Amino acid sequence: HTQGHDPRRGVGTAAMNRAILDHLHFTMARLPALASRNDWYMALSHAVRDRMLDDWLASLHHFRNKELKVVSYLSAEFLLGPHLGNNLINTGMWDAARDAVESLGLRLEDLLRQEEEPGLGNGGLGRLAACYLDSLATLRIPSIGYGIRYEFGIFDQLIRDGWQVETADKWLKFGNPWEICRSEIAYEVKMGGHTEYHHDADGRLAIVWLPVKVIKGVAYDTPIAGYRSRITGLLRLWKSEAVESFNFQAFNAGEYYHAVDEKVVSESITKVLYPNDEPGVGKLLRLAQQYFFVSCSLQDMIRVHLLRSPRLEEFDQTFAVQMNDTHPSLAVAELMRLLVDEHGLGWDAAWKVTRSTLAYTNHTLLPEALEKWPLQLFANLLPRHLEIVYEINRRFLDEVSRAYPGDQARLARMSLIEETGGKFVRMANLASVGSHAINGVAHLHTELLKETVLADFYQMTPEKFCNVTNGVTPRRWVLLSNPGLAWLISESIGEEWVTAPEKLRELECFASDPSFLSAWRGVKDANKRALAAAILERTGVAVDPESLFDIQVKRIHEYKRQHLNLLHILTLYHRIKRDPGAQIPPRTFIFGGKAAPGYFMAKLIIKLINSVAEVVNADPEVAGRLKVVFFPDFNVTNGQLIYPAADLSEQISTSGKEASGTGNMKFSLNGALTIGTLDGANVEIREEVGEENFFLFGLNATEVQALKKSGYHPGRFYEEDWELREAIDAVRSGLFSHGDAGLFQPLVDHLLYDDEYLALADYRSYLECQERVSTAFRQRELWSVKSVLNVARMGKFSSDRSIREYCEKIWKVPIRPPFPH
Ligand code: 26M
Repeated sequence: HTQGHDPRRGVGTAAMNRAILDHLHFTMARLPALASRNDWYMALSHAVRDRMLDDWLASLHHFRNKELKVVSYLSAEFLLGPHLGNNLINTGMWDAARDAVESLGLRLEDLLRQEEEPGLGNGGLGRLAACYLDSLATLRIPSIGYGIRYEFGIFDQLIRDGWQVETADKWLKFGNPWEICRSEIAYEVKMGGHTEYHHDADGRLAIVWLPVKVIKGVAYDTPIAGYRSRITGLLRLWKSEAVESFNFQAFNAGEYYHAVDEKVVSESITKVLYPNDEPGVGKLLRLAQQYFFVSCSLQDMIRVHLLRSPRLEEFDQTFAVQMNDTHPSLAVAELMRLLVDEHGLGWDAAWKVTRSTLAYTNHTLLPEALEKWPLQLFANLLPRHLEIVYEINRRFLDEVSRAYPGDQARLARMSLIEETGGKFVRMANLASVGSHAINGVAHLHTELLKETVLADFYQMTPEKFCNVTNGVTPRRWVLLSNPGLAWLISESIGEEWVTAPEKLRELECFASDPSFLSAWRGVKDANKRALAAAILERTGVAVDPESLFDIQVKRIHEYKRQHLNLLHILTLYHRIKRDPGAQIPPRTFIFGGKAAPGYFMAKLIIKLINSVAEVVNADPEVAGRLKVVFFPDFNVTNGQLIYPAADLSEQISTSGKEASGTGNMKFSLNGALTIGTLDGANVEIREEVGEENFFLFGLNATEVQALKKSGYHPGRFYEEDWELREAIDAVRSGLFSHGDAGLFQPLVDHLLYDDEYLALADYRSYLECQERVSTAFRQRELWSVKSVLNVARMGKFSSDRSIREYCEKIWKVPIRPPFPH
């Protein structure tokens, strides 16, 4: 199909040039002379999309093959980031597109910047799902990502007077050229009401759910190009709409406006993405969102299965369904309902197929983050599902009591229903009981899961548990975001590393080649200059690209300890003021990240970062030595600029709290060295890159537990360490709040009297470690060697490796050899 003369298929520069003009005319209806940058972006994107369709349609057709099992990745979040650049890289059309765009007097760079990224996720969990789609397509594994087409993704962050201000993410406002609305792929989703039991003609019991509301879910499909794999995967996101025929009565009664109200409520289901770390907000709507997308997705899978085989007992041979955290865990009850109530399977057959189809990934150990729904809320929205949950629970608790006779406490802990102080449905328990596999996302995380939150489940069914350490895609996170580094690597060891990152090890022998090291430094320096320019443009702060770029970008959360980073900055500030001759290499501290809108302490941390920045950056006594910057609106687009420019990656969460982290991988894969605790995947990164190439500090998870158990008194650390006291007192004094000593009081009090995340306990160790960083950075040659060795040894953290492990351990899907290029 790739005839050069076909305006929708030719991939040469001339063909692309014609295709862009063609779309400008026929799709955008614009004359070149009057076209806006967005018109050109749209025209180019349509031209690129056209060229993805042959592979996409062939892939979707191929997935119908009865012999293949399809991976279905259920996730409430997909944090994709911009499509255009990634699609150009993965399809190999970059050069042709760039040349075609230039032949039209434009710059590809400018058109790439025009795209509003689909920010349909909060952070790590959503971005992981996006990396996994890239790897699934690259590894030619038949797969569908199912999720929600939020009209508004994660809010845009503005900084006003140092505070975070949220604005709506209107990502669809100029149209989305990457999605295709499949109006005919739509399902009805029931909500509310009650259930009734009837006996049908044969005397069989039939259960009828009479809802108060029916909503329609419409499929919007986006192609996901694999890297040069000729396979294009599918992301299917559901949008809620009013059911046409519903409430027809209202029209007859002339209650037109009432009927329109109804439509507004139906469409509100997929309006907005909720922040994951804001307990209590949007409860009912969130549960409705979760049920809505799970129901649409399972109905869709059943439809596809029935095209292959009438036997729903064999559903697990058509699909392997992965639940990304507990957000899709209603799938357990919904699949049972569809099989039993709608398709007439017996309970036991339905349960067998449900369990062997579903698997559950846990992404957090934080107890407050484990989802549980108030029973009444659940009952009101999903009356039939509550009955199903009760029946699953009854049978499950029978098993538990047979395995542990008389152990009432265990029964209470393992029950799907929490009954101590208010009743709740426990979604992690539901997901665990309804799955054949349960995995954590880093070795340490999985071990802690087995010892803590899911200990009872581990003891009863240890064979269900396994670890799959997270990974990130080297296509977006190196090739696309750091072309200079990618080019240097490929020049040295060839291009195979892109899909075979273990090949990066061949870089090790270049670590002793001075000319290679200086080229390596050159790439980093250019990336730092690019980031410095963006910082100047967006914050007005001029930073020195020669200084050490010390970066912490991630969601703002106390467990991630951005405030520990601040305590280090304050101490350096005081040291330089006290001793202007102090040997401290110039540093630029860069922060970025969003705080959940209702998370007061996180927002106060942002304010403190900006307040410290204001004072430090204006102080002539530290000029040229310390700079502090808060880079607003950290998202995938900005991440692509930031990760490649880092010298030092801050991964400083309290040990045992960060399930894995994935930013840690992006930094190291781009040649940053890490300062970090033994937490999440840091442990494995350190093992891979070598302890001499990783700056380790702080208590480990066991020591954290022990300290908490023995009674932790943060005030003692404050009393006994005068530099810590000096840093905290400065915050307390009003120095950073124009004399308003009360502004940061809640933060200071939290640290002194509670300090749940042990920032004060780790302060001294962190400071000493930062001194080792400073010493190492002065020996630039040695630093560069460590940087090269980091990249050379990071192959394990490609999401391709993670996906192969899911295939083997959980999905039982065959792995094919790399696509021959
Ligand atoms: C909820 C309420 C209050 C405070 C926190 C939460 C909360 C925290 C984390 C809710 C959900 C959370 O987890 C979801 C998540 O994004 N987890 C991240 O998943 C990534 C991919 O596996 C990991 O790399 C991150 O370590 C993990 O935090």
